[in-house]
Amino acid sequence: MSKLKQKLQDKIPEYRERVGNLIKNHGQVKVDEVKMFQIYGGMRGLKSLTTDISYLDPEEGIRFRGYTIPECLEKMPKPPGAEMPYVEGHFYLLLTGEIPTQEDIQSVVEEFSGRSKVPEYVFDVLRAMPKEAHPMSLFTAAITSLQRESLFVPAYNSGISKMDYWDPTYEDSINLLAKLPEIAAFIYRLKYKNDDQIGSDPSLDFGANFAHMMGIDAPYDEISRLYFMLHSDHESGNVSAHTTHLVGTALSDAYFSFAAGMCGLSGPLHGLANQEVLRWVQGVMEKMDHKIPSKEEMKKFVWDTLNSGQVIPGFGHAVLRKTDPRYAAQREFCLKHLPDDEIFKIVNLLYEVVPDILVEQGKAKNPWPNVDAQSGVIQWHYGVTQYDFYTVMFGVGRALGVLSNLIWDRAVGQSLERPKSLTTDMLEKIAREASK
Ligand code: HAX
Repeated sequence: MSKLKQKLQDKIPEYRERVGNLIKNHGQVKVDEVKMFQIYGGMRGLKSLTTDISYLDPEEGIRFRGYTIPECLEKMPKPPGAEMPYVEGHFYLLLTGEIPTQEDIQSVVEEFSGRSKVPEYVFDVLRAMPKEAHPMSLFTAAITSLQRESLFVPAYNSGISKMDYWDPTYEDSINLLAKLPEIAAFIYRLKYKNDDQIGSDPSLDFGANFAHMMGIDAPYDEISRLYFMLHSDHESGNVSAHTTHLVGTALSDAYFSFAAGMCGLSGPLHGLANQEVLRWVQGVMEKMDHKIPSKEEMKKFVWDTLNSGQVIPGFGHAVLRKTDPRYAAQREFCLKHLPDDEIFKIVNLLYEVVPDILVEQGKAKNPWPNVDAQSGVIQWHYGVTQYDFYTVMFGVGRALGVLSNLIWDRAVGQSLERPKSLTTDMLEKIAREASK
């Protein structure tokens, strides 16, 4: 058994006891109550999920297993000479809750590289897809085609005990995760580089191997590590995480569950917002004939978008009420490495003008930028100008968090998710009685 799996196995009994105690001895304790606006308003703020992988405080932003982004960047071991930590180490942290040693990381790097070979039939499926298919359509197709590799399915069919479900889910999750960088890079080069593929180099870490297969030189390896880590998790209520969890509770295997989550990530209000930001910025640049707009000109572009009934992509959030620390971490990278980049200047200008305008418009509860406002700038700067690919990279990162969550769901025996619906008549009756 690998060191990582052993560590997980050692931790499971204590968690099961804690969860068992909550259900058995405190099962009737009220945690929250549902209000009418939440039923119609996307269950915003309703405390009805649990995860230990990460926690999103509205004012502070994300903590991964209790650590802020700056703490993760500082504390986590890095490849020799690198600025950004290992992706494999971040996965270790998400899964176990502990900061890994170099030795711990090395064994995860080896575990991943030993499982990274993508079967040829996945490439055949991708090559058979229509040329104009969106990269996220290719990404989800690759994941579902891999589903035949699931070890959970035969284990379940052979009557494995519920207590052991986490084990083949762990195997499926690592097998899938290890292949995602190659699948993503393959999609990129298939769609935008005439299918001129660059083979995987299993001696490289997750981030560096992705950069190598994309065909982009340093510091793109650093960017890849940062990007995958920042996008890994945002507690379990966001669409991609919640969908992966929800589908997983039906005991769909990790491939089906994650593919479902990726379909959710493909929405413009969620992961697709990163491509929308670049599309919007490109529209501005075309209208300005590639001249950086003045503050007044930019304000007009923003108002025009709002007045036409569209949202400003990359701004606002369902939970956060301040600037997203994932935005801030990427902005810091830009200030250090690409301060004079044309698109960075435009995105900075947006940071200066959009919040005030959203406040003046008076609709958005959070006028501040989110992760997606900044991520495309860095990609564009290093040559990934095909912005409809950005969500695929988001998806590779998101896998680290949602698959960790799925393994823990199985370990603690999370139940089938099945909330109760009411009809409009019933809600109107409840409203009438409440106003008596
Ligand atoms: N531009 C214009 N209007 C906005 C807005 C924005 N950036 N953000 C919110 N609003 C509007 C909403 O559309 C809503 O309008 P209606 O009352 O007319 O429906 C109103 O303000 C209240 O919305 P809210 O409560 O502040 O925000 P929600 O929780 O409903 O939605 C969203 C959160 C992220 C979907 C929203 O802020 C948005 O659409 N932002 C732009 C898209 C985006 O950047 N998405 C990525 C978010 C981060 C993420 O998940 N990444 O994957």
